[in-house]
Amino acid sequence: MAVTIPIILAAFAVSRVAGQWQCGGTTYTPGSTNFTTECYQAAQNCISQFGANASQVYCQDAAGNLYMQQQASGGSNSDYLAAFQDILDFCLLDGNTTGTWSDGYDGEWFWMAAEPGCYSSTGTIGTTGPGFCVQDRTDTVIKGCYPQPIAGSGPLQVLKTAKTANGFTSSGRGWNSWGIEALSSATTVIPSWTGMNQQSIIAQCTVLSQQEFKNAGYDVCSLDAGWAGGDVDEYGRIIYNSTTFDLTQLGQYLHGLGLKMGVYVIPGVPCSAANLTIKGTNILIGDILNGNNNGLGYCDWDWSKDGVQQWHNSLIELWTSWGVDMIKLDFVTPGSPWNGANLVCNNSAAAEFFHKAIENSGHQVRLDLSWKLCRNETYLPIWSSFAESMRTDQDIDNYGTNTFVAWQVVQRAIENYRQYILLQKQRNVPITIYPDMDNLFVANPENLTGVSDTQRTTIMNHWLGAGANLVLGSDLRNIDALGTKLLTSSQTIQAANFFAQYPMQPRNPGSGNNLPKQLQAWIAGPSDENEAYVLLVNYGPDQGNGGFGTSLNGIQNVSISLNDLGITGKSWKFSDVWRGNTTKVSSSYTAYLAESESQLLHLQG
Ligand SMILES: *[C@@H]1O[C@H](CO)[C@@H](O)[C@H](O)[C@H]1NC(C)=O
Ligand SMILES: *[C@@H]1O[C@H](CO)[C@@H](O)[C@H](O)[C@H]1NC(C)=O
Ligand SMILES: *[C@@H]1O[C@H](CO)[C@@H](O)[C@H](O)[C@H]1NC(C)=O
Ligand SMILES: *[C@@H]1O[C@H](CO)[C@@H](O)[C@H](O)[C@H]1NC(C)=O
Ligand SMILES: *[C@@H]1O[C@H](CO)[C@@H](O)[C@H](O)[C@H]1NC(C)=O
Ligand SMILES: *[C@@H]1O[C@H](CO)[C@@H](O)[C@H](O)[C@H]1NC(C)=O
Ligand SMILES: *[C@@H]1O[C@H](CO)[C@@H](O)[C@H](O)[C@H]1NC(C)=O
Ligand SMILES: *[C@@H]1O[C@H](CO)[C@@H](O)[C@H](O)[C@H]1NC(C)=O
Ligand SMILES: *[C@@H]1O[C@H](CO)[C@@H](O)[C@H](O)[C@H]1NC(C)=O
Ligand SMILES: CC(=O)N[C@H]1CO[C@H](CO)[C@@H](O)[C@@H]1O
Repeated sequence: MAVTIPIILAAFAVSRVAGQWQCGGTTYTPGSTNFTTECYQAAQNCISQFGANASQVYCQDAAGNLYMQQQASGGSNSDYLAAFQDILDFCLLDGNTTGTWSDGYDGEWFWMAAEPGCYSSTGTIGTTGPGFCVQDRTDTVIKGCYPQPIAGSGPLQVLKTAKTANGFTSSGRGWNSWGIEALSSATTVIPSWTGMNQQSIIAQCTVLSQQEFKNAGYDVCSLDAGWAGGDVDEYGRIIYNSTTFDLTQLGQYLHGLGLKMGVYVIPGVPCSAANLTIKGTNILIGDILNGNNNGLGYCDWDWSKDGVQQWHNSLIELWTSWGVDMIKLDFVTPGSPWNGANLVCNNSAAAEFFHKAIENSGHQVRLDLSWKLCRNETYLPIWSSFAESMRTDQDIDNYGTNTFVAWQVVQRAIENYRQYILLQKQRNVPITIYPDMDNLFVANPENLTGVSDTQRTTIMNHWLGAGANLVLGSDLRNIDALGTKLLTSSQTIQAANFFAQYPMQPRNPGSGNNLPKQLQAWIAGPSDENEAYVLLVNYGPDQGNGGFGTSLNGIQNVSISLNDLGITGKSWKFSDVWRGNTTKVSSSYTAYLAESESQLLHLQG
């Protein structure tokens, strides 16, 4: 169906496109007048005509009150519905008399203009805009969502993780397709987005069935955007694109190898399902929507209506019958800034409806929420009670290139984790959700990963230390020796299991403070068994988003005292996790670290 294209656009929109309506004409105070039924019906009539004929350029009413125009691109006007709805909702019914719409990407363009004859006190349509709040597409800092944690030092408050909403005791481990999909033209890997199909997924995920990966618990094979296209079944449930996938078969294949299957979805329902009836009910999908078409081909639920939960239940029933074990729920708000879509300001209910549906299914399914979710005191508790993991930053991909990641963005991801974990700490309750720092890119050599071997090690140390999802985005067919070691060694497994219970928190060298620093120390634990991990890092000069803002060049002395770490009172055995050597420490320890180098230490007291 025609809704595939918007979804693909959305995926790429993440980095650069901000499709948007733009209002103009004359202005009036919303609510001071009404829109006439005649003009409203004329608009609906023209929308139908444009929908039926992509070549039609103009449309107007007989009275000469309402004018509309569309410009298709390459014969396609696929955005027409979202575009005209946006212009109506956000311009013509919201204080302006004209509006244009373009997503800045596919060349399609739309225009509407209302003459004074459309506005009158005898009109029946109110002019106060849509009945829901839509998040500004270019809003990178959603109001109040990313508060700075309280600065401080003081005694160490050990952080501990408890069981997640759906009953998990560690973060997800496996592989996800987006890293490869986001490469600009990956001729040497699977060929980028267009290569997303059953065979390419099997080629990657079969690697996870090798013993060393199994032993380390990497079992999820997760399909990102693109597996579903936009098709729905007779009950309006999201199904796979049968040209490229057969998820029943894939599920069987993966489960046969002892692996699990993950899929990607966004809140809402494909708009094309409006006339279908929800399984086991006589409720029409179109009757329980809230009127917002998010521009990605999905319409938003009215969460208060009967039927919404039943739809989610039926969806999970279908997906688990294929063998789905993990769901990445993207475009969740508040959050998902710079999103290229008309996201309603609060679709957090999606997390709850998916969670309930998972619970009702009786299956153990992981729910991962994405992206850069609002992490203030209103929303951290919500995510924590419905999902296994939540994204803490925007996409980490090195968009527009043929490498996976850049150091600058890694610095940003780490700074976001620092803020996230300190906000969790302030809540002073057991943490029931794992951070998702986005795909882990350490498996491949520098020429594909995009960062040096030193940096790959530092990335691994941070993803481990955060207890973050260890979901690889790499090309699993080209793992080098360092990749294998970082991902599958016994030290990795031991550390990952520890951090899954005790996530790390910052304690600055020299002060024990938690502020961002180029020379940073982190501690996880100590556990009741007097086990802990310490990570010492020199991030190198701040490349813009590191949060610390300094530029010390070259090798640095990173000196940490037990007092800084908050673990005085006994001496500790410090073992370098990757080198294996050990030192007994009773007051302080110094590491000499090059730019972007880190040292992961296992402590026993
Ligand atoms: C579609 O619109 C074009 C341009 O107005 C017109 O030439 C064509 O006849 C229309 N096609 C149909 C099937 O109405
Ligand atoms: C708009 O229409 C409603 C319902 O007919 C009416 O109650 C209201 O007074 C009108 N508003 C204006 C500003 O004319
Ligand atoms: C959290 O952010 C949301 C969305 O901007 C806002 O509505 C809410 O008031 C904020 N809560 C707090 C405690 O700041
Ligand atoms: C299914 O995938 C094929 C091949 O990539 C694509 O051409 C087609 O548009 C997709 N169909 C849907 C409904 O997304
Ligand atoms: C639903 O049915 C109505 C009436 O037949 C039709 O106008 C509309 O286009 C249909 N909507 C969808 C999404 O198929
Ligand atoms: C956001 O939606 C959730 C779920 O419906 C609701 O519990 C919460 O109160 C809403 N938050 C705000 C700030 O409106
Ligand atoms: C990347 O580097 C590896 C060795 O580190 C080498 O085997 C491979 O051919 C290189 N690939 C490219 C595309 O240069
Ligand atoms: C490392 O730096 C600290 C703080 O500047 C200093 O006290 C310590 O002597 C240095 N250690 C070494 C071995 O240079
Ligand atoms: C391990 O050996 C290196 C190189 O000699 C040294 O710099 C480091 O401090 C040692 N680490 C531990 C934990 O003993
Ligand atoms: C809702 C909206 O976009 N309103 C706009 C109407 O037009 C004026 C002037 O062009 C803008 O300032 C408003 O933002």
